[in-house]
Amino acid sequence: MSENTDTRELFRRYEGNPIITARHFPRMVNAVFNPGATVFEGRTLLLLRVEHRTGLSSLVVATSADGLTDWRIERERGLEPDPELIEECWGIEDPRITRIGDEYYVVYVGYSAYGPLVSLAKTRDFVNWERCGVLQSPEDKDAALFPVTFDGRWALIHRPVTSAPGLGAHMWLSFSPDLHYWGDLRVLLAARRGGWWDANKVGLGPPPLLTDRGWLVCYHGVRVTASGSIYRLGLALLDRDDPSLVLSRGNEWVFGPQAPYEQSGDVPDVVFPCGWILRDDGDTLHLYYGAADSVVCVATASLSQLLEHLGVHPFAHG
Ligand code: BMA
Repeated sequence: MSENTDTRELFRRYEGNPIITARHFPRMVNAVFNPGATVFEGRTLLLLRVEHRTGLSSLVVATSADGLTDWRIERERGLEPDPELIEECWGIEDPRITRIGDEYYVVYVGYSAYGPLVSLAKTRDFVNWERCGVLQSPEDKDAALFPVTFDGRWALIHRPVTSAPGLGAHMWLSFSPDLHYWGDLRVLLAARRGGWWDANKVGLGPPPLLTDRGWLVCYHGVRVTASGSIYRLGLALLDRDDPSLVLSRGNEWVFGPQAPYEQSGDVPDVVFPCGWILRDDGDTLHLYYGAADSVVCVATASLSQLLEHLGVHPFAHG
């Protein structure tokens, strides 16, 4: 097992956290968390999961000029669950945004009457949406598209759950010629076992980010303890041309719940990112995450430091 040579945290919390809370909304909502992120018309755009006081969630847009301050809730932009669709009758959650050309492809969890599933909708302006249907049947979550094709096929990372006890929940990769028919499934990153921080359950964080070393992946690992689950984040690197090849996977988590707003809330001890943005300097990375299923926060990292960290962790099965 490689030793971690880092002496400082790779992700630094913004001192203004939490950046968006339920108090930003004129009408009462329960919680705001797990935002997707992108740049739209020169502003940072977050697609927030807003949990209403019904318990069901919808997606609402907030924007900011600098990605840190002065968030503006844009009520006219966003996506509501379609009450006619049984695929999302209990709300829509955890959006992950991939920009492809002029369009934003949003992969989200539809909470269907048959369990959580993976759906896709696309938009150019976050006002008008085209629903593209269900990509993966229940139970499946934590999914995002790559922004490019591989040998003519789109690729999706997702996280199906088996009902067989004790076999864990792992990250899978599927391919499609048309974003409609999905197949050629394989396990991408398996949850480790035993005492590991990412034993038994892992899932994708933000969409994969292309770097000069390959696709950077941030994922959550769930540690079950006597007093509940702890959601922490780890990193992996996939081959640029064949994303089914895992080049590197960190052994240690790189970010976990430590601040009071991460340790207490509706679901304590959760950091759960669905979006990140690489800033114009090519190195500053803003990671947008839900804390304790209650509020929205941001942390900053240096991309070169993350890649350096992964360089000392060649991939090994846990
Ligand atoms: C996951 C998802 C997330 C949530 C997390 C912690 O399964 O449902 O939306 O943030 O659990 O509760």
